[in-house]
Amino acid sequence: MAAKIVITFGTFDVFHVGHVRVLNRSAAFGDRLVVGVSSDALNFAKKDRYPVFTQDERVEIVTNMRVVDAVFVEESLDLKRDYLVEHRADVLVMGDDWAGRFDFLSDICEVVYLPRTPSVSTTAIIEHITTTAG
Ligand code: C2G
Repeated sequence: MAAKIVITFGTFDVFHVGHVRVLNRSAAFGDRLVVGVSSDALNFAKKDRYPVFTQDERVEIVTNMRVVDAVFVEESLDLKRDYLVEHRADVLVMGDDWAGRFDFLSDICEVVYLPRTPSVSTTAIIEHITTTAG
C-alpha cells in the first residue's frame, strides 16, 4: 500500500513547543510528513512584519525535526490546492485558528484542524523579550 502523506503549513518563526507538538501530532496522521514553510514575503503580506528568523533559517529548523520528511517554501495562501496535488497529500492538517478555511479542499484530501497549544505564541515571546530586555 502507498505511504499515507500528510501536509501542514506554517511560519514556524521563533520556533517553540507549540510548533513541536503540531508537527508531532500531524505526523501521527500518516507515514510521511511534508511541511510548507511560509516565505518571508507571504508573512509580510499576512502580518505586516517580517519574521524574526529568515525563511532559510526557518526551513533549516523545520527540516531538522525528526518527524519531518520534506520541506518546501509556501509562496502564497492561494496555491494550497497546487501544493497538495504536487506533494500527493492524503491529509491536510492545520491549526484550529484556520478552522473551516480549507474545507473546500476536502474533495482531494482529508482536512483536519488541530487545537493549538495554549499559552504559547511567537507574538507573546517577542513581546516578553521586548518588555523584559534591557
Ligand atoms: N501552533 C499551535 N500552537 C501554538 C502556536 C502555533 O498548535 N501555540 C500551530 C499553528 O496552529 C500552526 C503551526 O503551529 O498549525 C504554525 O503556526 P504559525 O507559524 O503561527 O503558522 P501561521 O503563521 O498561521 O501560518 O498556510 C497557512 C500558513 O502558512 C499558516
